[in-house]
Amino acid sequence: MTEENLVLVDKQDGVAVVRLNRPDVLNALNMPLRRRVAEVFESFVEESGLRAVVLTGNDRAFAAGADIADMSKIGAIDMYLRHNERIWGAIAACPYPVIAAVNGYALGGGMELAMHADIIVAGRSAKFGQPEVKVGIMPGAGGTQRLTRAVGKFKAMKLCLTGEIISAEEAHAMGLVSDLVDDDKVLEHAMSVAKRIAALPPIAVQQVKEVILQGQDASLGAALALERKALQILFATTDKNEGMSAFLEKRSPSYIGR
Ligand code: CO8
Repeated sequence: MTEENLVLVDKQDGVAVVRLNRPDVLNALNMPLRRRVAEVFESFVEESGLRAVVLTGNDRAFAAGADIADMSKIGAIDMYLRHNERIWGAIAACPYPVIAAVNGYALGGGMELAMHADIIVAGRSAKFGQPEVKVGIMPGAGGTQRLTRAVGKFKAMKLCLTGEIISAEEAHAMGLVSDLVDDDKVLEHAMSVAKRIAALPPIAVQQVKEVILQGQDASLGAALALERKALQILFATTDKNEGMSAFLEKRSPSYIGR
């Protein structure tokens, strides 16, 4: 498989669908796949007309973790020099909402990748877990931190300390999964959420994402100030005038992203 084919990209109606494509190994995240995902996300930043991204895998796996074969022989310095934080920084920095559409396994680095998204849609048979401890390591791409912020200390501790694999239903109940749907409806549902977002005023959408992400690690006072400033800036947009006028005139708004 060429490096290009490791990730398949399809775009429709302002939504990019990014599909991880190493099906023989349950989308295990080797370095070429990680780099390719990052390149794809980097290419989105300057792309006009893009409004949302759906990140998905296949029926058996979103991604079953970092590629263990790729890691089994390397030492600490090689691991350091891989600088995964720089590679996946491109995903974390994606200005558009990212929706992970998860079927099958989302384990280890795969679950961490899903947690780079803003919304997680999962099929009822999906399985989540941070099993790194079982192979002598630990999460290293946000698993201890994004998970704790999402589900709280006691659920995160149990998942990371035991390495247990949980059902999509449990993940949904603990707040890790936004929407739980039938397996064959995962992509369709993720697309419908993405298209709904894509039809909204883009600057407002991007401000919501930025303020929620930046605000969660700030003090409440600083985060509320950030929220107020973002709201005030939106009052300078043409789309705010259009949205409110359309509401008052009982017609559909037409947004231009300005
Ligand atoms: N790495 C490499 N190959 C894998 C991985 C993986 N993580 N997961 C599955 N595969 C391969 C298998 O080796 C197998 O290949 P082959 O057919 O050549 O033998 C193929 O995928 C199919 O897998 P199985 O035959 O094992 O399928 P099963 O249905 O029996 O089992 C499981 C599915 C339960 C998902 C099982 O494959 C499994 O336990 N996989 C490993 C899960 C795991 O431990 N993941 C965590 C890895 S460590 C990690 O993610 C560290 C993150 C640190 C930060 C990195 C940033 C990205």
